[in-house]
Amino acid sequence: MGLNLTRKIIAEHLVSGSMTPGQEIGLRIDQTLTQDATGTMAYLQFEAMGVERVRTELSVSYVDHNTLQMGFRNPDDHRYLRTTAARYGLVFSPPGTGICHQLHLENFARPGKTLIGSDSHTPTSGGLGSLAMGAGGLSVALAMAGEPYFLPMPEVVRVRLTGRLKGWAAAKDVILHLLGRLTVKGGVGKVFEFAGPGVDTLSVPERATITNMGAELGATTSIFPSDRRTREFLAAMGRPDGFSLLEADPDAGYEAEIEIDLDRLTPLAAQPHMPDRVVPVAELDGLEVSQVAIGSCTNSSYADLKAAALILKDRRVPPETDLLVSPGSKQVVKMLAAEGLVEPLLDAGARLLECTCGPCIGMGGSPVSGGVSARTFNRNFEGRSGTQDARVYLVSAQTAANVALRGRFSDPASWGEPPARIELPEKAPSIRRLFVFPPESGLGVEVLRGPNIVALKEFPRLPETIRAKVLLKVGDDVTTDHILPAGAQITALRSNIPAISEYVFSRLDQGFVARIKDAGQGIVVGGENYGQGSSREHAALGPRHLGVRAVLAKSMARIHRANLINFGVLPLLLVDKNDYDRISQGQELGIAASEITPGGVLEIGLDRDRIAVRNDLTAKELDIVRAGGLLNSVRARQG
Ligand code: MIC
Ligand code: SF4
Repeated sequence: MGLNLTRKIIAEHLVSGSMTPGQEIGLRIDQTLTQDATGTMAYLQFEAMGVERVRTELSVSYVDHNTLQMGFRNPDDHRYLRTTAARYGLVFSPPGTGICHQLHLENFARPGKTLIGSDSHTPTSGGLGSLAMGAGGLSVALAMAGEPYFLPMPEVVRVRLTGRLKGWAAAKDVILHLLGRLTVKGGVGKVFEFAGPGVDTLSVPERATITNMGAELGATTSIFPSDRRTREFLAAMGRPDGFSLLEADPDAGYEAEIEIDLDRLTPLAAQPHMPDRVVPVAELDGLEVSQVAIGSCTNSSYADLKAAALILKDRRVPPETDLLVSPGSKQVVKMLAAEGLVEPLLDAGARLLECTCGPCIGMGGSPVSGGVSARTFNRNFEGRSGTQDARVYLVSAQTAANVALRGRFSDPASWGEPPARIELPEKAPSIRRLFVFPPESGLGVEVLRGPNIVALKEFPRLPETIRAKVLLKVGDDVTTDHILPAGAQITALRSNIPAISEYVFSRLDQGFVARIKDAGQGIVVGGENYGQGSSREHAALGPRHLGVRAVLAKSMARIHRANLINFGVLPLLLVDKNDYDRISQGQELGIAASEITPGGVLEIGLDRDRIAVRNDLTAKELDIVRAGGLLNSVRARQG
């Protein structure tokens, strides 16, 4: 039997393990990316490794998440990132150049390459055939130091596309459809590999919208083949040499298969507060919105914004509806400007924001109290917009523009004729000169820090026995946004773990920090899919800094689980998920940590009762947790 595309790339990069689903594999990593909010911590860790220069083919440090520069902290972070890039041989993308994933797709991603990024939406580059995965900052730092990236071998699901998108349906509706079908847990341990005759009907940016939001399925990544559309895209981006043909063998095997008929898709929306609460837009007819936001790494491409501009042309959005537009890159802005498409946006009343994540990570653009916001983004978790009681709906750019025009949702049947399909021009204007390429040698470069950039403290080893209280019990699908929120105020503290730790679980339980400080240490109990969403390792580091020694859950999201291990927090799973109901906040757990074996089952004490827990740790991962985290075990290895 032939190989599917995912297995081809894995086989070519495999340094350890075998391609049996669930077994740990180690991959050689060709490219890395970081963004500012996770990057500062990643580079502090990289510096601690004592490596002189990155050992990847390409590493890029983007600044796109927090560019507000309110006070010294944020600009100091930017300066630190610029100087570390020059010092250690990375390309630096200055604030305002664009959103990391959009920029990476346009300028650096290549078919067949492995890419890990300290951001969960790194799979965007899967749109042109990279095996691109989100990871914690420390994993990215290790990859930059030339170490393999370890992950469980995923199952590969073939998503067979037939037909072509019609009417107002857009690429966003393909991924919303999948989310509605499979839920936010549906992709755990899986790669979604797109195939079938429908693939050829989608441009690379459309494919990237789909692979981007595959992150919301909990998937390891998503990938499209590299074909004639990829060749067209790379030529338009001025890098035809980046192209290589890459497809699954005709007789390739897959662990599962699903089919989507593009002909039958209609505009969809994810309702508050989860990306899988998907309904047809027509069902929301009449729902008034106070805000519409177009942008984010999911839908900020030239074609998305051009579609919005054409829909809004010569019309005016009602003054009660705030319309925010954040283009994905300066290249997108230049392309729109060249075609006279900035004007229709401005004239319609849109507020043109910087080319950054902006409102998607709560960096301004929060909705009014109790407001309804239609956004082209990928996450609508409660409070993520910065307004706790706002209700966020996730839609395509086409739907967003139509909703903005009317100030409310309506039936797409009443929207008239959609604009003609938008294709990329043969040659897009380059913004290459905006990137700062590193000098031949970085040895003479001084890394500049600021007072808010605080080195990581060393964590002690895992004790033989953990005796600690359950200081917080949470339900299913708790996100890393719940564990450690983003937003302008808190994100400014990403390089300062003691300071940011003050906000751990602040959105769920204002008393948690005081409780754990009082107790000295504690345990967190979670439901299904604990830690889904953002890759921010701060959601593991912050709790660990405060004294969380173990997390006991029904199931855990891949990146967060890895982050817990990387920082020495013991991830445990319930053998019988019904036991979840037996545990209450405030109870004491006694865990004989020294008796834990890789993948084994252990009875732990629950007050005067007992409960069975298991772990899915490999021997190597267990050693890391025992050592108090990966930095400790790397230090120990280096003697
Ligand atoms: C997100 O979309 O949640 C973020 C902000 O991009 C995060 C990264 C971070 O928290 O810095 C992600 O997706 O990993
Ligand atoms: Fe930025 Fe939003 Fe994309 Fe995260 S999801 S990288 S915050 S645009």
